[in-house]
Amino acid sequence: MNPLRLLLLGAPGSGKGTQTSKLLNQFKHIKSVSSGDLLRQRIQQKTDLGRIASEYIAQGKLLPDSLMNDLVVGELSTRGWLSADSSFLLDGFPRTLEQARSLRTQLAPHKASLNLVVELDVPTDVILERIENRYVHVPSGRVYNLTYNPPKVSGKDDITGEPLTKRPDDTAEVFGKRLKNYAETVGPLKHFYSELGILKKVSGSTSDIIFPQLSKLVVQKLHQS
Ligand code: G5P
Ligand code: MG
Repeated sequence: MNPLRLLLLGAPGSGKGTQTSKLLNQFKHIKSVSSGDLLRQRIQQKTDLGRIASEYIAQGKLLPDSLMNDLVVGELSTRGWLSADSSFLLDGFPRTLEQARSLRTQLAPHKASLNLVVELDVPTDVILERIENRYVHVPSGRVYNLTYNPPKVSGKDDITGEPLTKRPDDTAEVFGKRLKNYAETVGPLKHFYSELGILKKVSGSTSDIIFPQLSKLVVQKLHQS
């Protein structure tokens, strides 16, 4: 089996976190890192980076590229994933051309470059409906929706029983800014990965329609000769 080093690309609310959970459930050897989850954990832990992140996130702005590169590559290194045979999934990073270039430069010496990038293509009106009902468990990054995947006990995480919270950047105003940021940055990013021949796209208005398409791409990559 080949290693899989996958980036999920997609607008805020397109279901990156949701698809990540589904993939980890199906492919037990794959692990994941979400840049947004890392930042929210730093905010909860009240670290220096957490203080910086909360200001950017509250305004719907992207954090500086160098900071994000250090954070995510540092995490990959700490977890021991910088090797040619490791498989991992990235959610939310890279999300600018600069981040993509820098990550590629840093992964290349370890022969651990990304080998699949999948864009989740979900209509914007569908996304807007979902966000009002989103609740998250910050320590794990588990995400719920009151209609699509509600918690078993209202307001509590299914696994730990800890309280769920609303994300401060899920207000209509901030969410609108995040969607705009995505629209502005995704073009060059897609061009970069398309030139490398590793960009794919899956479309649909529900995660259950998207997942089988995504899973098929993953299986193809794992078994490609
Ligand atoms: P994040 O945390 O990376 P975004 O904006 O990229 O945030 P987000 O909002 O986390 O993405 P998602 O993960 O794509 O969205 O979507 P999701 O949470 O899985 O699904 C959304 C909701 O829909 C959930 O409630 C889910 O249950 C529900 N849902 C899923 N499928 C369905 C369905 O089929 N039907 C229904 N009804 N519901 C469904 O980044 C946050 C901030 O951190 C900073 C930035 O400030 C950013 O704004 N940041 C970075 N800054 C710079 N560079 C980076 N690389 C950065 N990464 C993070
Ligand atoms: Mg997410």
